[in-house]
Formats: sequence, C-alpha cells, structure tokens
Amino acid sequence: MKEITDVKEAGLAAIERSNDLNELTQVRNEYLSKKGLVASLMSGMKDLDASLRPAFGALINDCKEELEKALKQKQEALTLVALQEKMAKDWIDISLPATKFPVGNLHPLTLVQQEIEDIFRSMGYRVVEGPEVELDLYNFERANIPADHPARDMQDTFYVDSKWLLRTHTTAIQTRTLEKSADSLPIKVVCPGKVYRRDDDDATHSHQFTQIEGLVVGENITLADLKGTLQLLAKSMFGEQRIIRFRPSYFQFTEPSVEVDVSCHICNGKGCNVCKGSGWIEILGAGMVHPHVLDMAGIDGTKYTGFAFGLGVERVAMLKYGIDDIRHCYTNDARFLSLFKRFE
Ligand code: FA5
Repeated sequence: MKEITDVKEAGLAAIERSNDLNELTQVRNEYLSKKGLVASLMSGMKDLDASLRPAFGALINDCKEELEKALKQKQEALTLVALQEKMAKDWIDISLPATKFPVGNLHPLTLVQQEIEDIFRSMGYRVVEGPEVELDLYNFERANIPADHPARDMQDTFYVDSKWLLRTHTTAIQTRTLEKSADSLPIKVVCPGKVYRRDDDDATHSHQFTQIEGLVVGENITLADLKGTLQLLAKSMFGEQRIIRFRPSYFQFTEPSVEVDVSCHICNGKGCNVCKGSGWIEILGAGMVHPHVLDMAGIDGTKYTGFAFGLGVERVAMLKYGIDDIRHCYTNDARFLSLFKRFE
C-alpha cells in the first residue's frame, strides 16, 4: 500500500515538473503504459491475501485516476502555453505596407475588340473565329474574287503554297460561316481576328493587323438595317453626337458597296488635323452581300439578303485613343501599354 502511495506521489510530482508536451508523454509512458509502474503494481495483486485485494484494488484505481486527471490538466495547460508561444513568435504586422507586384493591363487592341464584341453581343450577335492560315477558296474564291481577278491586287497576299495563304481579311470567316450556316438561317455574327498583307509598314499600315467583320443574313435585310447598325456602333464607340455617312465604294463580295465615315469626334465635324480638315473619318468598308456569294455558299440569293462590314481594329483604336502611329501597337513598349490602364 505504501508503494502505491509513493508511486502516485512521485508520478504527480513528475507531471508537475514537466516543461513541455514531450516530457509529459514520457511521464505518461513511465507510469500509465502497459509496462508502466502502475501496471506492474497491479500485477502484484495476485500475490496478495484475498481479504486485502479490494482495498489494494481501490487504492490502485485511485492512483491511476489521479495520475490521469493530473496528466489531462497538465496537457491542456502545456498546449495553451505552446499555442501562446507560437502566436508570440509568428505574429505579423498587418499595418505594414504590402509588397507591390506590377499588374499588367489589357492591350488597346484587346480593349477595342472587346468593346465592339460587347456592343454586338448586346444585339444578339454571335462571335465566330476562323483559321489564320486559310484556303484560297474561302479567302478569295468564295468572296467572289476568282484567280487572276485584278481585285486580288488590292490585298497583296502572303502565300504558303498554291492553295494555302495567310488570310488577308476576316471576310474568310464570313464565307466559312455562310457555308456552315446555310441550313440554319438567319445569321448574325461578328468575326474578329488577325489578318496579313504584304503592305509596307508605316504610321497607318502594318503587315499584320486586326479586323472585325460583321455579317447578317436573313429575309428582308436591307441597306437601311446596315446603316442603323453602323450608326449605333459609331455612337457607342465615339459618343452620342456622332453621325455616319455612306460613300459609294467597291468590294467584289458586296453589291452595292460603301465606305463609311463617322463625323470627327475631336472637332465635331468642323475640321481639324485628325480628320485632315474634312470633318469626317473613314472607319470601315461595308455593303450588301453579293447574291453570287450567297449562292456559292448554298444560300438562295433570290430569297435571302444580307449585309456585311469589315473594320480595322488598329485604326479604330488610333482614333479612339489618339494613337499617332500604328507601330506603337506592336512594339510592346510598357510605357505606352500602361497608358491604357484607366480605360479598363
Ligand atoms: C476589307 O478588308 C474588306 N474585307 C472589308 C469588308 C468586309 C467590306 C465586308 C465589305 C464587307 P479593306 O481592305 O478596306 O477591306 O480593309 C478594311 C479595313 O482594314 C480598312 O478600313 C482599314 O481600317 C484596315 N486596314 C487595311 N489595311 C490595313 C493595314 N495594312 N494596316 C492596318 N489596317 C489596315
């Protein structure tokens, strides 16, 4: 009996002395594990006289319970201390200024493209893309520009071989869409994408630039629909005061064809150096889809009509943001690009 009390006292003292959870685990193992001191005391019970066993058993149980209780309390206390130490060590000053990471912004051409896409999406148009390496068939033949036709000279072409070329205009996406959607009219799409021409680079020309083509085909589509649509585009892009005008033009795949000017947003039509004194700025080419173009795609040109237009995204961005040289769009000067942060 004395031995039990000694073990208990010694155990309680060892628990009290433990400075961290590791030490406490060692004490637990020493006293309460299967081969610990309490278990070995217990194994002595079988050698005792039967009359002494109940009192012995009760004392052992009391010893065990007291040690377990003390261990639990100490464990909670040490866990709390460990947490407090960790918190004291790991604290951060949330009022310190954070490290600033340079954040990029959208390219002006992306901004203009997204703005135009959004305007047309709000009118129920789909956005359709196509391949940049294109078949002569879709870029020229289906656009009513057969081989050896002089109209091919208007768009000097990078050929890959006799069949394949780098598309010269997004009209190639138009001719593909016409063929694909011949059985599911009406068509209402805008087609953005990169195009390539053997033009000499200067302030307003690039050998690679971006176009957005618009195409609507259905019953009773007229030139008035084209004009209303482009009027809305001009107002959305350049302001409510803008008006547009049509000038007769020529494209092989539209008849009639027009070139579209918007009243100058800098001088309000009075004449300035941006509009070269005329009060008008040319923004795109357009027209009614030639019936032969519809026929070639398998659409009845006597029943259905359509309009199409194609604009240069760089030229629109130059007008909208006052960019004086198209080459700025392609030289990746971070100072130039960062100017467009505020437009996002
Ligand atoms: C065409 O490419 C016609 N496919 C547009 C069209 C579509 C007409 C549907 C009718 C119906 P054009 O060659 O004019 O047309 O080019 C359209 C626009 O692309 C021009 O108004 C101009 O804004 C831009 N553009 C043309 N060449 C260049 C170039 N080298 N660099 C930058 N922009 C250019």
